[in-house]
Amino acid sequence: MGKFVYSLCGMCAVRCPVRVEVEGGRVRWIEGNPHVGGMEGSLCAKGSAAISFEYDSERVQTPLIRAGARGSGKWRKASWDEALDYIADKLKAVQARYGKKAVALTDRSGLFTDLTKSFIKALGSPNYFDHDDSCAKNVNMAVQSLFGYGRGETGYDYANAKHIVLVGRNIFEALNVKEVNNVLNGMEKGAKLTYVDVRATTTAAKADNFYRIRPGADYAFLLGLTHEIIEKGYYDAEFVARNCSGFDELKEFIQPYTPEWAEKECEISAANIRDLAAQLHEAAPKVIFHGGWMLARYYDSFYVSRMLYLLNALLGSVEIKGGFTIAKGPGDCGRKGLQSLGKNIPEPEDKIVDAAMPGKSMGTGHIVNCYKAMKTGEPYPIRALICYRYDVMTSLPDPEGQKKYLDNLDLLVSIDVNYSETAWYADVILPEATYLERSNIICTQKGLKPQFAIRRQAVEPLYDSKPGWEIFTLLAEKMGVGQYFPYKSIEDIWRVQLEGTGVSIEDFDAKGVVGLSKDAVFQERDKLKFKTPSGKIEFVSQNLTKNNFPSLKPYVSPQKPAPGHFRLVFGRSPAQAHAQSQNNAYLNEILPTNTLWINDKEAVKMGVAHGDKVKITAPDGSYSGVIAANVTPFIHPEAVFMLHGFGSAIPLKTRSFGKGLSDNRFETGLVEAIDPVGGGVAYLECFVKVEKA
Ligand SMILES: Nc1nc2c(c(=O)[nH]1)N[C@H]1C(S)=C(S)[C@@H](COP(=O)(O)OP(=O)(O)OC[C@H]3O[C@@H](n4cnc5c(=O)[nH]c(N)nc54)[C@H](O)[C@@H]3O)O[C@H]1N2
Ligand SMILES: Nc1nc2c(c(=O)[nH]1)N[C@H]1C(S)=C(S)[C@@H](COP(=O)(O)OP(=O)(O)OC[C@H]3O[C@@H](n4cnc5c(=O)[nH]c(N)nc54)[C@H](O)[C@@H]3O)O[C@H]1N2
Ligand code: SF4
Ligand SMILES: [Mo]
Repeated sequence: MGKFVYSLCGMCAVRCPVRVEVEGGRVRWIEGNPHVGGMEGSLCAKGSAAISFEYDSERVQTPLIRAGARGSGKWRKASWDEALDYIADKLKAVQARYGKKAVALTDRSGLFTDLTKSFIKALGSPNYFDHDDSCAKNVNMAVQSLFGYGRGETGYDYANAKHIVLVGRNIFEALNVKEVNNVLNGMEKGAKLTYVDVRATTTAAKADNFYRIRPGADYAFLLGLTHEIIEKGYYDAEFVARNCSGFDELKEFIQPYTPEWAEKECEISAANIRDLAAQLHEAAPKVIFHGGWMLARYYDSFYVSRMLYLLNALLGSVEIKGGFTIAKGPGDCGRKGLQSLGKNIPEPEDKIVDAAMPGKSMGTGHIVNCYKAMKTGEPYPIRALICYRYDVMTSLPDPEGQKKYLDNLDLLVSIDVNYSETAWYADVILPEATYLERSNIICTQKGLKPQFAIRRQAVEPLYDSKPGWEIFTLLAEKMGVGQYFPYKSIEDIWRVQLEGTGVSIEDFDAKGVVGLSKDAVFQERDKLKFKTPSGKIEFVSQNLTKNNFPSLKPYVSPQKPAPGHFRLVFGRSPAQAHAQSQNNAYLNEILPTNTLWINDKEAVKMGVAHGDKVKITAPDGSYSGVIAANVTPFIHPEAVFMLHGFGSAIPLKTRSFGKGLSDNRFETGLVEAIDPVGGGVAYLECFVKVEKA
């Protein structure tokens, strides 16, 4: 047996707690951290494939500086010193000419952002953007408008639920190991599962009720369901009276939206809607409506998500065992939180770029506004972009269209472990050490039982890479702001973070996590307080009203595709993470390419049989591609579906290069398409032409 190192998996952004076994300096085995509830040894396919990624020569091995035109794939190797000097010189020139604010950084939100936020703050720029506009921003804004808490400050107690409703939340494929285990535990104890999707997924196969819905019509379904719950008096009147504001307005608003009306829009029968309402009534308050995740990518997704959260409140399933919960942090357990690395760094003088944009959506930090500023120079120019853990060119729509924005940059840097599409288009690539080769800053995992968690280096870096903390420390030094990053080792950082918390670095040795509460922490039921302006759950939100957005928006029917056209829907496979793992030797073997799901009756009309090649053309005709058809009755006739992340254009990734098609390339003209209220990217407002190839 080798030695055990506790870490947080880095093969997708969920960052599950893991235990790594190391023998003779090599990783021998990785498993879910046995000391963490919900993990208990389990790991997903991608997590296990970390081993093949670690020993893969097709990852970035050394700093690279562009030696040809952007995207030409011509690189020269550079030392770290040379690459960092190159970046610092360009950043200084940009800041001298356009101001400190002209440098922006994009990041993956989640557990480790204190480092990156502190870094960009040290450079004097307010322009920090996380990935969430391309993910769950609408959901985040929706839950805030009702409860005042962000998405990450809430959770679900699946293991104790009696009925779990997932609308476009494909929980068994777009997975998070703990969540999957908790849902399965709940189901073993008798919880029912209702699933709504435009296609039948693995989650549909495990569900008690599966409803196939017309693409983009979820709001109609939820309005019909709410109508039935209110009309039949299935809601928790006492909970609503005590904790919610705006119920009278909701009652009035919902009047026209009967289940019969909803059926015509969403194609889920009125009988099914009524039956579901009755089932939920029976299970309440131990009912969970998941607020949606990537479902949130239509023009009205903010309101879909808002209605999902609102239903939790109507049924009284808030902050209760088996329901929707508020995640607790150190403060809720009478403990002190981690100290921020940015605590002593002065706030930038300027406002973030989207603060000054007219007609903006809720919140700030929307990447689309950063893009607009790159292109127009308004309200001020953004001329340098550092992409860290966020591959904008595959995660935002239309990579060719994006070049019109990115080409205005004087500097594009990618810090990655992979040759991502953004890295390939960058001026400099800095290779970060893999998660197995590095330690990260300590993080807080909020929840009913909050904890601090650590990612510790398991093995020495195989190539000339560096951990993120060191990259940002060295760059800060070269930018002349080294006083804010005085760290010589990760332990220096950990000590600053842990100051005053009563926790020491050694406390992580035994389990990799330090629990902050033995028992689940709930607010007292009769003294619930939320972070909204009124302290109540606001069915009519003061913040929305202040920003001239309605709280209860009348329904608008989604667009129907023209003949021969389909709405392009995408999603996840349990064996791949976005576009980052298709070249992984193990995962590529499991799933080397994607196909196009198409409804069997539609296929017959086009003379397409299962396995035939079909040609897909982007909305503006500028791009097309050929792929095999997966002809199936299990998808709505208005939609076609492909897995996200395939169709790599990077020749150095020999296993995934040119395999399958990339959904993003078909999303032409959508770079600035967003949900007007939540600000999330409206990827699914994309209609492609499909014909037999
Ligand atoms: N068309 C379409 N677009 C989508 C989606 C879709 O399904 N279809 N999905 C959307 C969603 S939900 C999201 S969250 C985004 C995801 O978009 P991203 O956040 O861009 O995707 P990730 O796969 O998380 O990884 C981002 C980059 O981080 C790199 N990376 C991985 N590990 C490390 C590491 O340890 N260090 C460093 N420095 N880099 C690392 C990866 O190689 C990758 O290039 O895409 C969105 N865009
Ligand atoms: N294996 C794996 N797991 C992951 C990830 C990964 O890359 N790989 N990524 C993680 C991330 S960042 C995210 S955001 C989550 C995403 O988690 P999810 O949102 O659950 O996953 P997706 O597969 O993006 O989309 C879910 C489903 O929405 C359906 N859908 C499309 N249009 C509609 C509609 O109009 N109505 C309804 N009801 N359904 C519709 C699609 O058919 C798809 O099956 O997954 C996370 N987990
Ligand atoms: S879901 Fe899988 S890949 Fe993602 S962090 Fe957890 S184990 Fe790793
Ligand atoms: Mo996401």
